[in-house]
Amino acid sequence: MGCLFCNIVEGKVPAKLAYENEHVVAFHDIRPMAPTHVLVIPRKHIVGIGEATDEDVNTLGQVMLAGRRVAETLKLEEGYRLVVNNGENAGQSVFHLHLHVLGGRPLAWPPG
Ligand code: D5M
Repeated sequence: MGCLFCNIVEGKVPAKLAYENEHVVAFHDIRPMAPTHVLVIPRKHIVGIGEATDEDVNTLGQVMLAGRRVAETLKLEEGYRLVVNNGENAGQSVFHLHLHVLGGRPLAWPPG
């Protein structure tokens, strides 16, 4: 079966794309936690931020900038949140690094 998000990158699993470039793919989350909830993932398989290395600096920057771009394209001008869950206590459930882009409603702080 392999990695679910690698399969989305490769077009083997369908997803509703929001943005893509040579470094990243962004698609709408299947279990949205806000009116807009998009995931930005690197095309490269990185398990999580805890496993990223210095070699991934550019990729990580591309993920962040793509998150901003998605927020701008989807008109989240009233505010949005970029979230990376890492590990069990944070609720990471897919072990291919992903940046959540959440917006479209007021977001509580601190998160649960
Ligand atoms: O977030 C993993 C997120 O991935 C979670 O919000 C559901 C989402 N997800 C899982 N499978 C899919 C598919 N097939 N398409 C779109 N979104 C998906 P985490 O931070 O690991 O908890």
